[in-house]
Amino acid sequence: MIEQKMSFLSGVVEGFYGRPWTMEQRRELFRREQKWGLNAYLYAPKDDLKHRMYWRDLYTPQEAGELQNLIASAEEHHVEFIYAISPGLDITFSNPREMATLKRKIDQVWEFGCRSFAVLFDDIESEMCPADKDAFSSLASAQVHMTNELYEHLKKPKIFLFCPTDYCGTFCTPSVAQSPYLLTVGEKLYPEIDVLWTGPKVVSKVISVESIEEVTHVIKRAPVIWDNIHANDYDPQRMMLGPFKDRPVELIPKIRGILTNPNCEFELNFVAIHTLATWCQSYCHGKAITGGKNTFFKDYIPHEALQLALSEWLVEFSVHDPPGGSRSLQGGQSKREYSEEVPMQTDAFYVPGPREKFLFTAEPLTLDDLILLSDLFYLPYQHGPTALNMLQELHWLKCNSNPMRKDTEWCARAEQFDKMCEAVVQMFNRLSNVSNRQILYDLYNYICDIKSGVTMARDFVKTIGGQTTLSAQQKNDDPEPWGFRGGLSGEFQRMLPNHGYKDVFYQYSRPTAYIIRPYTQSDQSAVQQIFQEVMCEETHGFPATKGAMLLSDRLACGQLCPSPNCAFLMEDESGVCGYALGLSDDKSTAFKGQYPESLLCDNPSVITMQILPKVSDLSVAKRLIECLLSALRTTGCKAFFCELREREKRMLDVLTQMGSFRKMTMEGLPDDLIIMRTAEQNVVGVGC
Ligand code: 14T
Repeated sequence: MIEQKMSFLSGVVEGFYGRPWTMEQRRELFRREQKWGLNAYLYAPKDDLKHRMYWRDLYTPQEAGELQNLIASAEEHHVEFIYAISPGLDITFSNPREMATLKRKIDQVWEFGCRSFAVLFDDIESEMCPADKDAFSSLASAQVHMTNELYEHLKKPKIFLFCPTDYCGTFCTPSVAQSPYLLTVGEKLYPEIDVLWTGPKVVSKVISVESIEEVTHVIKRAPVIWDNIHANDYDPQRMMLGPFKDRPVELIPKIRGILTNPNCEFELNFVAIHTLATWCQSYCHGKAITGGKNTFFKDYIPHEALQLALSEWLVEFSVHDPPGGSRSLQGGQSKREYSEEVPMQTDAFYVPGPREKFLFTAEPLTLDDLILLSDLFYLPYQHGPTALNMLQELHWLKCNSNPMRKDTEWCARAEQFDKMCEAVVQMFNRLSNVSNRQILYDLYNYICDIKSGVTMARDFVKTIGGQTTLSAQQKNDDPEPWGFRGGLSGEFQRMLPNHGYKDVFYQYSRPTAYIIRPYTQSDQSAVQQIFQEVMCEETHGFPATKGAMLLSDRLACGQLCPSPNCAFLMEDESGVCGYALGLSDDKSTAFKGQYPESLLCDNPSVITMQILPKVSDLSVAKRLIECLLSALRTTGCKAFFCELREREKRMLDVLTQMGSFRKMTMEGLPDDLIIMRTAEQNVVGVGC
């Protein structure tokens, strides 16, 4: 039992920034860990002053008592309590008094009964002070020297962890494999000391077996994963309620352990920890079932692990007076008093008369509510299915909101969208009435936020659908504060392109210069290459729509030549990256047979364009099209149309944003083909 416990560490690291958990919450954590088969807890709250900022200070007698109790309760639940210290903010490695101070502090925690320790050097300056530069060849060797000495001082504890400053792939220069920092750790850190690693990134989307093999090779030991997949300390609008995922179970035999650093709010971590436990068991189970050494895994299916976690979590919501009080009580009230104080009706037997209002009744929370909640607050890089669907539907409703064509499809989808919004509001209402107020309070900010976001989207759809006359409040140009959410930070975000950090860096850190130039015959193969690349990316490959070759395909493949002076290319520093081709020849029989008269009235010119996926700035694509349109106009063309496959989202966006193109509906077209055309007076309404 002991041996197994030591062989694979699994559990939780309280390692986030912000309000640390209470002792009661930690005790509740140990109960859950034991119940779910997890075995370790790393104590590393960034804002416990004596863990990091004032790491030299000893705990007061009262704090000592509390920690001692906590350590004892971890032991009762067979959870390994690992005390971490983070001296990196201001330690001078070369000063012997600093080492003595560190030992004294750790000795104090040893006295509390703790036998496992960690030294963390994450999120600190990587520049050494002059005194240390004289004494050590590098930061890594200073840290390793100190860590090794502490390890020996403690008589080589069974569990001793080290968190490097370069604790993930992106922090390593020039790369994981060639990081001088990690190579020093690998060479000099005693082999019995384990190394923490967050994966390719601080918050890793995926942790692959290969990436772990790579770091293992450099640090010369299997790492303990510190997983930030469920951490939410970096964004006050997010909580992570999705399942542990994108870490293959094949990792388990390749790592020394895994600790999740989850949401700051204790009660929001049921799913995070439960699904991690399921993941860990998928390995052990395989072994237990066959008894053999060669068979390993039971399938881990994130979606199923989530369902299991949510159905157990649902039970927690109806707990009135939760055992152990992970839900810490205020003002020294006893649990009993607390429970008696919950909803007090002044007249418990009030029965409304026939013409009076119904009594308010709280509907119970359902599993579907929790599935929806988890979908709305899923994972750092992924929304849950319903959230994704809502976003897609809102996008579609917005893009197809031409007042001329509120057809039955638009109305049906708007109604469906409204229903999804209503489900969110109902979920909010049912959550507000749960007995377990501690869970509710931890959820509160997030569910208010999503309710308000969804309500705004819902009102917007109603407005564009012409269903509502705006209220005085909506028309007011001096709205309530919830009409301009997010405070100053929100204002900053709205000023940035696309409201986001990613796009700012992606588009603007290395400004790309684009050239738009006329197409010549010798550019044909470049055009064809772009066409093929985009088709592979966006439509998952050629063949053309429902087997039919479009005019656009023929133009791009060279079967049809664009009209003279009616074709343009876009280039960046590495060559051609986009094209726009036009066919002004309205007498061409090529498309007469293929499309109905309703499209061809006005003899519209066909245009086609593509840009490589690497071109993220869609305004350049707009420019390219504008060049083509004005060239076509000089040849006398007045109307234009364009064939797009449904999956060509980017071109669809560009044309939609240009404002002059409208989607046409026509009988007999393949259902994944979209025709956009400019609206001339005599075509408005055709097929719309
Ligand atoms: F110790 C490390 F493994 C680690 O993950 N450190 C912190 C951790 O305390 C925090 O909870 C987590 C998630 O925000 O990420 C690390 O902190 C960072 C690091 C960054 F580079 C937070 C923001 C950053 F930009």
